Amino acid sequence: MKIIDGKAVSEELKNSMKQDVLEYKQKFERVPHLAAILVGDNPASKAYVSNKVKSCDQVGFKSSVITLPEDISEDDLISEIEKLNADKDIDGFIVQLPLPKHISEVRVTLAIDHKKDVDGFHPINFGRMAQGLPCYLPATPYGITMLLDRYNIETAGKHVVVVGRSNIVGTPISILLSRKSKIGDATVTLTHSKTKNLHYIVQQADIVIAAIGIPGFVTADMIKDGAVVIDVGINRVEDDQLTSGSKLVGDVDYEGVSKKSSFITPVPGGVGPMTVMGLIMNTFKAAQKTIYS
Ligand code: L34
Repeated sequence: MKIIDGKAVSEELKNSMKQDVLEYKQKFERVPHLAAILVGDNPASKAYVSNKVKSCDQVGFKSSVITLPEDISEDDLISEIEKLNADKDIDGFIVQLPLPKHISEVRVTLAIDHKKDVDGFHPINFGRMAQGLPCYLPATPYGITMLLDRYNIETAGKHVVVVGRSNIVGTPISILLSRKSKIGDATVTLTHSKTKNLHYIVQQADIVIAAIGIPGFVTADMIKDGAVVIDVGINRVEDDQLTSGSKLVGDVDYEGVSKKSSFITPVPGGVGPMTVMGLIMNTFKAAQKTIYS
């Protein structure tokens, strides 16, 4: 069993990007600039945004965090988004999810200028992704494809089973991996909470992508010997043994599954850091106007 070290891969990619950012800076006399809107004080969201800021610092990007109160109205949040859409110094920005219940994620996503949508969540980017056109890929699926590429994991002709159908992971990764492309050409089955015989279907997988948000959902009995297992889940669970009182676990029972898999991503240190990397890559593309002029 080999561990897919997302932390190490993201550090390698950031190190090699530093030089490109220096060249960009000399050529354009500015640096790429990412902004993040953070609504409320969800501790997990704060931690993820702080990892994004740290990564910007590491590669030499400028970053700005706009912190807004939990009880901000939807209209006021949209005004903040419009300011960022109009700000010429900002290449790309994100609105960290989840949002408070009273705010519509759909309305917020639609308000973001798709040319600055470095999360790749706007339907224009999603639609372009589905048709194989140049676009910002959603950060987590993008990060997963970078990991498969880096570890030379063949996807062509393989049976990929995705567990979970969210707009930001399950659905887009299933589209990406079934497309005709280098990391693609797979036969994909997208499973979810209403899927019948889910255990049996996952047992057929050469590659399992677990993104259902339930701690330890994928167990060893569901895994074919030698399968590749990508664990997208980040769940904080209580653990009395630890001084912090909690720990991070994925959607995969790592202990059991790692005994059967050929490759597996750990949590933390697997997909999470690569999600941040996907965002960094998209921001650099935005600054270089690679996708949209
Ligand atoms: N708009 N909302 C928007 N874009 C995103 O791309 C996200 N996501 C998801 C939640 N909401 C979002 C993230 O940023 C998940 N996510 C994310 C980002 C970073 C990490 C995990 C999830 C991460 O850095 N994980 C570390 C551990 C972090 C910790 O200790 O809490 C890891 O090693 O997995």
